[in-house]
Amino acid sequence: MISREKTSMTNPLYDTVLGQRADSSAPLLHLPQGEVVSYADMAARVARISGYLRAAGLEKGDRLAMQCPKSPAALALYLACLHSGVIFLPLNTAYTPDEIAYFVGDATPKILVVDPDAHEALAPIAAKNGAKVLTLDAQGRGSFASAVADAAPARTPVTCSTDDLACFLYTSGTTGRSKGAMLTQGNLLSNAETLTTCWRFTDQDVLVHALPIFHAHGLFVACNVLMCAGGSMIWLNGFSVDGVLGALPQATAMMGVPTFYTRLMEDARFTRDIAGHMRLFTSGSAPLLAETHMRFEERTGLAILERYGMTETGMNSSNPYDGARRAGTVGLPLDGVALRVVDETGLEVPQGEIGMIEVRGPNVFKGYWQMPDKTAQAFHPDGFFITGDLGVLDADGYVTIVGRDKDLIISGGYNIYPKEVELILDDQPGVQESAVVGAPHPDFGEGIVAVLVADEGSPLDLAEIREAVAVKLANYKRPKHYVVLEALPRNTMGKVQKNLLRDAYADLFQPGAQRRPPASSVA
Ligand code: MCA
Ligand code: AMP
Repeated sequence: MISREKTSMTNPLYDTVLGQRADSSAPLLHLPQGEVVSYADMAARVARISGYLRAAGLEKGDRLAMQCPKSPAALALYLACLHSGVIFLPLNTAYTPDEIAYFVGDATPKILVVDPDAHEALAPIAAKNGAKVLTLDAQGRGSFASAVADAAPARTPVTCSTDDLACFLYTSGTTGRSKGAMLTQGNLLSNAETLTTCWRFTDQDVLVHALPIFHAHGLFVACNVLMCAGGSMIWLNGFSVDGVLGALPQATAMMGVPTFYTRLMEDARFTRDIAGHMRLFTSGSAPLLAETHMRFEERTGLAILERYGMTETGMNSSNPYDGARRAGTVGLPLDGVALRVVDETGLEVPQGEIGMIEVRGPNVFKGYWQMPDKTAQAFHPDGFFITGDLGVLDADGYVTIVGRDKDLIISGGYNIYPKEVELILDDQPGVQESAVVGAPHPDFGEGIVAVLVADEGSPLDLAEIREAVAVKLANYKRPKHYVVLEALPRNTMGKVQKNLLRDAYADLFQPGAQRRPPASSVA
């Protein structure tokens, strides 16, 4: 990290991640075709985009939403938003137009940048909300690129404070309605600096970047940290075993979700010879099974460093760089992050007992966009954020996540709130009610199972239901398996007993498992 007084910076986050190296010829991105994008190249692109945004009338605090394939141009757009004080809203490329309509309606961006293939479907949504729509493809081409090419560069970043908003990331909720988590420059900056130090990133590091850049993991944890350190990234368009195996010999570090590691270990080419020189593999976004951690260590001689975070908080805890990386734990609270485990009354539970994990620190978001009630419910009066994760602290302060107090499925590192899927299933013809649960999945960690109850005398057309769901929901949220039951199991209070459903389908996705329906039919 180049150390400079933050007070002398006009735009602390932008200056830290890029501005301070705006003239540097050091590599930032190594692209698959061998091309290199230097820090100076990136700063020049950013200045041009920032010039365009200002000429288009975007001011500090306005929003820009992006649903584009991963590319250096998409990264430049994020950095240009920081540079111009515009709030950046990245959207998962798997979201359907239905889903995008909600985000655009809620965040009211002035500009929506989309994949050219999605232009036709998304243009009416943009128009309805008064947003200008522009296109950007994986090669950095499209109407956005053309508009920017004509713009005069803006070299000076817009003055921002650490309290100014930098990004919105949408996170679903138990009611099925997504909430825009408002992240400030200070939230992102504190996390980037803390992780750079804690994980010892320097300008000598070369990170294998195979994550998407529309979530906190790939954008803030990976990109911000590497740029904060002055290192470079081998920029893969997405995760593939071949892509990662090709990149590892030139790399020093990789960040991934557990699925990356289980897929790598399924390949015989992933050996100590190809991975043993790496100084760091980190895992997060979903639980890394202790067994995966141990198998990885046997295979490579290296212990994966597991950490724990959330969209609303960035990273909260990490196993140590030096010292024991304990399998099955998410390590120790990060510097500057206060983490406690409490009971229902808000009192800390004795060490070793299970309770709700709560966190407070400069990493914790400002609140949910235009949802003051939801924001108030998410915090204690003393400022601690209620994560919804259940955990336990051991005698050395290591945190283990043992469950969730929120009805959430995590599949391949993506979150799915069952309520959102159930609302759509309940709307389908012939469906009386539904329950959606996660079952252990060898590839994705959890796989989605939809349990349906049909209206009396109305046989369900599952093919039709699958099609309808595909129109409404991003691919990773779609059930991988459907079951039709006569009735959902309920307790005496009438509440659906999802635990019984989880037990019933626990081995559904296991290799060689007998698919055993507890009732009428399975598809
Ligand atoms: C793809 N599919 C999935 C998923 N991804 N199904 C369930 N869960 C998924 N995550 C489905 C597709 O719909 C498709 O189904 C089939 O799998 C193959 O799709 P494909 O696109 O080829 O999949 P892939 O490219 O192999 O993707 C799998 C992946 C990807 C590499 C694991 O999902 C991924 O990059 N995940 C990373 C998520 C991430 O970055 N999370 C960070 C969130 P069909 O064949 O039926 O059409 S940030 C966060 O959580 C916090 C802050 C934190 O702590 O980090
Ligand atoms: P998101 O809001 O999409 O960022 O997802 C955050 C949630 O992912 C957390 O509240 C946890 O439930 C889960 N999570 C993130 N990292 C880990 C981890 N290392 N182990 C277990 N769960 C994790």
